[in-house]
Amino acid sequence: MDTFGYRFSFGPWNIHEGADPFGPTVRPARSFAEKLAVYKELGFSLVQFHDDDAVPDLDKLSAAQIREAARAMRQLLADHGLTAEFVAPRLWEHPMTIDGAYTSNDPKARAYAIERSKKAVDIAQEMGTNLMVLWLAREGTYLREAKDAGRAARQLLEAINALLAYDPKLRIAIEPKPNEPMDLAYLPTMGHALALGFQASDPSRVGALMETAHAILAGLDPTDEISFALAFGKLWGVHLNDQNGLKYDQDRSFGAINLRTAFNQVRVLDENRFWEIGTVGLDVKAMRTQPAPLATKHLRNSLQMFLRLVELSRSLDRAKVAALITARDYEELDWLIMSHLMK
Ligand code: XLS
Ligand code: MG
Repeated sequence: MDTFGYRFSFGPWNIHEGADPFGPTVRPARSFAEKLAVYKELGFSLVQFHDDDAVPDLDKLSAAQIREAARAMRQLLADHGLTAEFVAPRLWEHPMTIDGAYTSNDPKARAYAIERSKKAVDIAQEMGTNLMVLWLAREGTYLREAKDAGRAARQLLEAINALLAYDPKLRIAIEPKPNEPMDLAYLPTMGHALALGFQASDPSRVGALMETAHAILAGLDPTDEISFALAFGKLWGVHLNDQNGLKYDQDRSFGAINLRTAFNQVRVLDENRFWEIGTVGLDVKAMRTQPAPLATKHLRNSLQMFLRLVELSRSLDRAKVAALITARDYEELDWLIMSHLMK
């Protein structure tokens, strides 16, 4: 399979049991080893990790035990011909993070969040990646009066600076999302993520990761969010998926809802030679209705969709596009793009 130099990743949570807030699991759990077996088969070579995907129950382990377990995981990956793309601290499940992590009103909870993140850095080091993704699930509010958004912004900056100081090689990619689980999150868009990063003690080590569904949930165009970050050399990862409007976070297969938006994301990534910059991450989930043995097709579909759209982007008649732009004939350009997508 020609991947045009692109490398692909997904996280173990992308093969899941189908539970949702209103119903239990509908598919048996696959062991981590079973999941690893699927990667190569489907054309993926990198694994996205939460800290406890790599080292389960890390809160109960010593620093040395954590490092040892992370080294074992790295070996397991190597045995499957895989590497880790990034490690993300999971700061949203522990009782200490009920009211936020870095921005909790409780100083003990904030200290826990920083300590936990440092453990995630240790894990990343042992797994051979210097990339940390920060999806700040519980940094935000359900109630405006309960927190101070200005103070929260400074606390987020302090947390990022603490991690940059902890490991001089660490690179942090902030993954903005406007809501869910919070009503209103503190870093809802690419603009917020980059503004914070530019204030950091070493701005060159803070970038961003764009997830399609998150941009759509913010009412923004994913392609423009990608382009904004690329313009400043700050797009260090993507989580391509799809989302049917302003609803719960759907993590639908890439391109399954809005083909044109998917095309434009791929077009802009490809025009900017993203294969030389980062990994094409897919953050997609199989529908709850999908029978267990068939619950990896969303990954296959998303990867194939990406490659098909690279072909379509490259075969677009650029001279014609340029001429139509010059003539300001955007109706004809509209038709050219739609015809191209219907080929
Ligand atoms: C959730 C996020 C999550 C991150 C990694 O909405 O997309 O899966 O990508 O923590
Ligand atoms: Mg994501």
